[in-house]
Amino acid sequence: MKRFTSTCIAAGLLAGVLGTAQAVPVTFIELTGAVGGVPAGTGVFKADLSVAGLGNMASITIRDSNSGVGGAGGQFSGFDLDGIKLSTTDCATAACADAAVGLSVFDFLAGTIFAPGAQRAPADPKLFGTGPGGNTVDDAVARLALFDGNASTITPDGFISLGDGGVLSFNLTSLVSTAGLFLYIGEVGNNGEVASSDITISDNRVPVPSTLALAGLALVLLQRKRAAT
Ligand SMILES: [Ca+2]
Ligand SMILES: [Ca+2]
Ligand SMILES: [Ca+2]
Repeated sequence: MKRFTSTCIAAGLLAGVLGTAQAVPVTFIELTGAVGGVPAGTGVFKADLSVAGLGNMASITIRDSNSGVGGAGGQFSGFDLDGIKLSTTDCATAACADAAVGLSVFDFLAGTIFAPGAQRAPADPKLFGTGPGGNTVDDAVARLALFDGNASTITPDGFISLGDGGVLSFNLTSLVSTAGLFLYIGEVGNNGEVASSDITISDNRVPVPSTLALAGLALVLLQRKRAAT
């Protein structure tokens, strides 16, 4: 019984981490107008998730297009994410998306997994809006619940720069039906940096690095157990 239980736990953990992820790309359209702080200029993009072919989603992953063009270099390289929102309100303008009521399913403190992209020269110690190691979100700076980014290299505020090819995932706090749901993201400056063709939604949570390590350990233990019997 003990062996059965430990095997089940290991297998279950592996299935949860490595299992049947269904990730689908989504298509964005740019809304009219802009929002943001000073000097404003955050462009807002909308995706209709009800046509994405995924019933329920557990996570959203945003990837910088890695085109290496647009915007500024150094700590501001890549897509500058001002805010992200899920809402049942269908907006045509950036102002509407800014004002729309969003679902409370994001955890910007513990529910983000960030793999920073490359900086264009001259490089800074870390990308803007990231934590001390440069590989986490500093939401005290980014404030991803708000489209409030200052599109300035002198007084920047309110966003995180992903870097060229950077990847930022959001594990939602609960499964969310995509029926009638819209995803809004803001790009500070709206200056040619895009992620629109590289965003996926998934019915699996994105494993954090420590979870992957735990899954690897579970696999090793499972194999040893099998080898010993
Ligand atoms: Ca940028
Ligand atoms: Ca913000
Ligand atoms: Ca930008």
